[in-house]
Amino acid sequence: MQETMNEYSGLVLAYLPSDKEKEVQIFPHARVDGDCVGTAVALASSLRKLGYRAQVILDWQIPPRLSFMNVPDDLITVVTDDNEQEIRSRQGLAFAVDCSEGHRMGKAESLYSGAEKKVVLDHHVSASPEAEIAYVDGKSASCAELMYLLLQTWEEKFEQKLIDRFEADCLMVGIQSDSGRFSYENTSPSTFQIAADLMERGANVTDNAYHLFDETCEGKVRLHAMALSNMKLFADGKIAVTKITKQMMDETDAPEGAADGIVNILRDIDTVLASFVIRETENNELRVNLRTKVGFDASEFAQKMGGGGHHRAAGFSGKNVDIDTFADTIVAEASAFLERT
Ligand SMILES: [Mn+2]
Repeated sequence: MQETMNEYSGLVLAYLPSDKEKEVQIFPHARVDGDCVGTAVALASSLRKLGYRAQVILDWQIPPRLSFMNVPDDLITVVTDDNEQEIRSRQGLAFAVDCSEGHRMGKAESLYSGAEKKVVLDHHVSASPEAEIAYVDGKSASCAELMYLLLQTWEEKFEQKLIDRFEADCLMVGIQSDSGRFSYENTSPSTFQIAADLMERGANVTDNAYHLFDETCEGKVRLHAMALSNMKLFADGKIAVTKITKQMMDETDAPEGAADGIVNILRDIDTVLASFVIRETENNELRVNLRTKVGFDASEFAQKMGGGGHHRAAGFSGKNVDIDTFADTIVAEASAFLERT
């Protein structure tokens, strides 16, 4: 049975490295987003205030679209073939945030999975935690909300402020990202209560919203135009699909992450219950983003396809298959899924 946040908080504290030379290493998922970065960074920074060594271990650099978060370099270590052993030697505890399993961490997987002591904090309904101590709340809109609750218990226990302006802003980025600026179904009264306190502590909602949702560039606008005009509808308009090839990325000179948001536009078509954006990646994989409305469980469908996520937003990948064939498979599977549910 899942313990309460208070119990979890105590268990985590007791599990932190007693040898203060050892490091708490915090692992977000690969293909980072505002929630996993915000949560990880707020934890690392708070642990340092409590006198622990803490580092966020990333599979790749923080992408330019999140550079507005101004995460200090010394909080982050990016895993390479050269430094993996050295990172392992500093390890006192591995702490997964916004994901529950090593295989979600890209190149950081073996550093997490091989750790002696593991803790998870997550809000993915499809999670099956790979850790001795785990707190997973699938109802929480963001992992940042859970991190806020955890840090609040520590603030009370140590009578020390941990969430200052920087940490508050990081957590707010997580909440705004994963709640779709307080508009997705997962947004709860608690989301607003936490956000209100973070705002009082100095979080900047307006700048975050611009950088997370509105800021764009020419290449991205051109890519969106192309992807939207190629969109196809199936199953009486209930399923929308578009493909983004590497050639389209090149032609439009679209930056990394430029395809973000297209899947939401397709979902918002009045007849659509499930939208899919299928994208060719640099390493010749296919990456599928899925958004749905009530009547189509994105998490269940994505798991069926070997991926995972939330009820309304999920993803999965395709390997060794061309994009057209994979699109046909997805349409057939999604149509059958609709018939059944
Ligand atoms: Mn999240």
